[in-house]
Amino acid sequence: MAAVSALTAATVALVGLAAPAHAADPVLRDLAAAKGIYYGTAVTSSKLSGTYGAVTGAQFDSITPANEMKWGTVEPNRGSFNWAGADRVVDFAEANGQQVRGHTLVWHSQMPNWLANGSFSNTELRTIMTDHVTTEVTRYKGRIDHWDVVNEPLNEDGTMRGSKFYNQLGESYIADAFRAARAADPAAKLYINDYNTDGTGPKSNGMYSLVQRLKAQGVPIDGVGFQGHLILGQVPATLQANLQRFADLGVEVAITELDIRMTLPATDAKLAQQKTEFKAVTNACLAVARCEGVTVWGFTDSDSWIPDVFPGEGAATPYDAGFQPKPAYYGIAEALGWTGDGGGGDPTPTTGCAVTYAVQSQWNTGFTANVTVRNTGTSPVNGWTLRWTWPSGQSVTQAWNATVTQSGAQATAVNAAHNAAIAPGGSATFGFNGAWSGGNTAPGAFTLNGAACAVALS
Ligand code: G2I
Repeated sequence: MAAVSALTAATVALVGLAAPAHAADPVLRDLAAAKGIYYGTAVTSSKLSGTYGAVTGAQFDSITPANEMKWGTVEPNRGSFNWAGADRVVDFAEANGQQVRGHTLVWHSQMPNWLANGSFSNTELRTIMTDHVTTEVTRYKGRIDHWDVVNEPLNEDGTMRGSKFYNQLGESYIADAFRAARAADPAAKLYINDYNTDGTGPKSNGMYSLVQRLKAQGVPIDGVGFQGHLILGQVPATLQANLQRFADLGVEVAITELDIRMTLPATDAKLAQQKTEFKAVTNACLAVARCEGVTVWGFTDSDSWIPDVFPGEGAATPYDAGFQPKPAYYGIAEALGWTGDGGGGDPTPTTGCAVTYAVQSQWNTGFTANVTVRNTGTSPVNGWTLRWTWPSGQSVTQAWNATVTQSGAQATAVNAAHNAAIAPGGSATFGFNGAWSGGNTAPGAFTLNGAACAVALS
């Protein structure tokens, strides 16, 4: 075990060294603040150190504990509390000048077993619920900016979900939860939060009516959270109009759990589309005056719920699993007004490339190689030609995912139709079979559209 731990530590340290390579990258929290919104991320408290912690602190001005404030976590046994993870998140936020979205007080899921499986009279259940709200909100009084007081109260058709609370207490459980939260921390903004309410439709109509009813009863509700668990290619066209109609009811709105999942593998085309869609969602919030901010549900693909719940899908967040920004990150930055210059005033996008050349197999006269071209600049590559010179008389005999020709010692690879576009941060890969005799030394230099690339051999 000790050896495994040491290895893990070494890996983490290496990742930590790699991250500052993007020194000129935009800072989302600063861009968002200049536009009058916050940009947040859900976090896992146990990961808030190293590169994960550094990116969380540097890029976001709001954090949401993904699990640490849920009832099942904070009160696993009746009357015995575990605040360790929640405390860690709130402390981290304060150390980094961030707001906290408290998530979540009353929810049908992730309840402790004693509550989910216990039988209580209606009066008892109501008291258990309001006591829970009071205890948790009081503990963090003055330190939580927004609370998701009630989470996911609706069915897909817009009717009330038959949760333990609804089934026993009726709709009034919602009013009681909000009143208890307001009494415990009058300064916190109190939200109701749900998924699949992002565009107009039966479920968001149900939320709209519910909020109207709550407002009519004088229930202290400040905002509506739209989770934004979206699927690539299916961002609702009505998102902005939907946010606006809720704002017009007299509540704040926020995108609270944004991710945009895709069928794996992620290709450059999908990542480019995802960039457009993260940008569009951010723009929708910016276009609605009462939209307070956007929270992504995990900022890195290494900390996302999607692969566990949707096998074969993923890549749903703005950073890859190695903490490198994906095109989606630049899409968010662009929506927030970034012009590709890191805020320095020079609007010229940067260009750059890195090539990885790897011989996959080699036999007496031939070999197979894979080449990956990464766009390390800030502007998209639309069509590419990669050139290199063979050091020891090799030649290309057959290629895939690119057309490769050779003249003398110089090889020229031109993109295929499907990998012509390489978004910033994205890459294209092609392969070929080659012939060699005498030696098979790897090429030491490549140019992409005439500009020299960094080279990594593997
Ligand atoms: O399901 C996605 C989100 C939908 N809206 C409400 C959010 O609270 C919810 O978040 C997810 C977390 O991101 C997951 O991390 O809620 C899940 C539970 O419904 C969380 O998953 C749970 C796993 O189911 C547990 O097995 C695991 O022990 O995470 C726990 C902690 O890692």
